[in-house]
Amino acid sequence: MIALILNSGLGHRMGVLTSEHPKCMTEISSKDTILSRQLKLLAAAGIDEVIMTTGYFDDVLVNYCKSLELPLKYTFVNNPLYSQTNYIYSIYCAREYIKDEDIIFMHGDLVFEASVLDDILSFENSCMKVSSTLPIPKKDFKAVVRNGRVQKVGVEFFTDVMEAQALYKLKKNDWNLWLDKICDFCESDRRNCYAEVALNEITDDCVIYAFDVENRLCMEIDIPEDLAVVKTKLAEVENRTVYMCFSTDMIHSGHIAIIKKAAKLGKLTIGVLSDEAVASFKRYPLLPFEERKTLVENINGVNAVIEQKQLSYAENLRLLKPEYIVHGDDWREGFQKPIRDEVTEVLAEYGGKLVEYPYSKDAKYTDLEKLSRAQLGMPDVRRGRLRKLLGMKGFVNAIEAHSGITGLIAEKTTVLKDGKTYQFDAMWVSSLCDSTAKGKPDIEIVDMTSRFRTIDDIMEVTTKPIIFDGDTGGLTEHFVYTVKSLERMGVSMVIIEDKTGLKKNSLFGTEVEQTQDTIENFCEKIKSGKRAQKTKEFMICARIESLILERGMEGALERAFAFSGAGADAIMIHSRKKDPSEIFEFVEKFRAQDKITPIVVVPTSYNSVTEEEFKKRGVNVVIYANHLTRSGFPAMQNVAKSILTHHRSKEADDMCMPIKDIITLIPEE
Ligand code: SPV
Ligand code: MG
Repeated sequence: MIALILNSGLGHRMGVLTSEHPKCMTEISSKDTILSRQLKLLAAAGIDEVIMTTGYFDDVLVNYCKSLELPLKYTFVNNPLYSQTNYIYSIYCAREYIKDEDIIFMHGDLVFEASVLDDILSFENSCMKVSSTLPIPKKDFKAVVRNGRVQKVGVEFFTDVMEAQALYKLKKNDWNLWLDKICDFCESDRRNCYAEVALNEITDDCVIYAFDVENRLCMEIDIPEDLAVVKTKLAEVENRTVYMCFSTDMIHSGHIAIIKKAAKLGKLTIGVLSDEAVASFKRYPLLPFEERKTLVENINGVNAVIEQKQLSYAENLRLLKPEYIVHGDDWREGFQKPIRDEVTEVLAEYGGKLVEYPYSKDAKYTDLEKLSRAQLGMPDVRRGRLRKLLGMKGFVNAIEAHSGITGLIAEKTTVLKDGKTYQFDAMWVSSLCDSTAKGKPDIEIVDMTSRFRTIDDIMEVTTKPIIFDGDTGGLTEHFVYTVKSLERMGVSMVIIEDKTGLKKNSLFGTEVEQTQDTIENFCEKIKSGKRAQKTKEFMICARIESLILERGMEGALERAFAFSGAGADAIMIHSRKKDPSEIFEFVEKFRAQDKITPIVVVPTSYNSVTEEEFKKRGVNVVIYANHLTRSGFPAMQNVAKSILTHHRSKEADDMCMPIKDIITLIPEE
């Protein structure tokens, strides 16, 4: 791509301002002339060759260009008849340098902002700058635009027109057609018209699209009043504010490209999403907020970085009121759409504008994201994430998983509500559900090898932290091996309950014979487990069965303090009452003495309490311990019954997921 700039004219209407040099050398700011700005922008946009037609003050112009020392190769073409011909003839003079080229073509008195040039350059087809928002000029250029295409250009048209400027990007084929016509004109002595008169004869074949820059700066300077307007607009452009939000922890060339574009619109502030917000919609960030912030701060073009605490932009937009929001166009669909809708609403409140660029679908970037996801699934990265989440959010929820498919549900289920995205933070590998899936009772009959196999199935297809239901932990001598194995696999926490002998599910309560372990024995088990683990990240949680076994609050609290004293990283308090008051009482009394040790609850029976309320009361982990099993089981049973009842499966079809959905449920790697 080469640039063609027409500078043969003088610009008589500028008066004394052009008495010593051509119009393009008029100063528009303390650091730039019209021309120096054009050339700098061209060079910054990656253009390295400029063909410039000259006329008046030819040598002043040539020397001036050289003095700018820009990385541009110039070819100056003098129009010897500059005082008697129009620019159609200047183009004709330059024909041998510009034929068979893709070109960016502009008049030398045009001032435009960087983003205008960039957008025109990246437009797929030949195009001309128009504006749908500027008033239609009486005497200046207008483009007749139909179906997005430029049909005619000139001052004399008034129907279906838009304000237009002589800033074109022309693909070789279209440009050759126009250039041939220009040559025809000049060779038949029609040298005093606009080059567009030649264009108007061939617009059926020469396809030029109207590129609408709306009210971004792109205007020519004809008279001193235009100069004053340009100066004011340039100052506005420089002070304009732009906002983008970033969640990424790996910066690639796609991000740099969009930042570069955004920075050309004005002063760019980047909102870096908090760790919590990233984890809620995407995946746990590999780099924490502070590191991601530093990364972004050091990118060229970034003026300021602030935290964006939520996926919703509303808070930061109302605070900063940026003129522009920049985003990839991928958020027009899918889970980000409501966020985009809210952005457009907030922008409308103060007249801001949304600018969307095509989202880069480069396979390289999707591969990188896959790689990061895979990293999150690695044992060393996954293991510590529960502790990190607790540190970051103070509160974590987990749902039961007992197979690869339930693991995927726990991993991928997302709900968007009130501009926020909700996901589960972790998975609970329940002994009840693992046993049930194998058709066995929950009495520690499914051995550890089999339980580990379940963990492995889940781990293979997910990345979220795993909390393992370790039942009683078995004999202390066995438990230390379990701890080592779980830790090595990348499990984040094991919960063991203070019972011995034949363990039965807690939800039987006192209906079955259950033996609670002594405080001493259980403390010894915890200590041995803590000694056995190799990393600081793995957590052992002590589960207290006193309320289940109706042994009273005091006993429960005594155990809780003893177990945390023995090194337990968290305390789980269990209850099977519908009324949550004994849980609340325990939490309040425990928190009165211990503000730090995480408290875990399993609200299967007292299920009316919201996570918000648990959090307020000082609970840190809520486990939905059996809900996928309990919901899946009746659904399967109903279908089985329906088939038996009707001797065919037609009636059960509506109860089943469509085949197409089931085969696409699991994405191929
Ligand atoms: C499990 O899910 O296996 C549990 C929790 O241990 S509960 O069933 O409530 O005892
Ligand atoms: Mg259990």
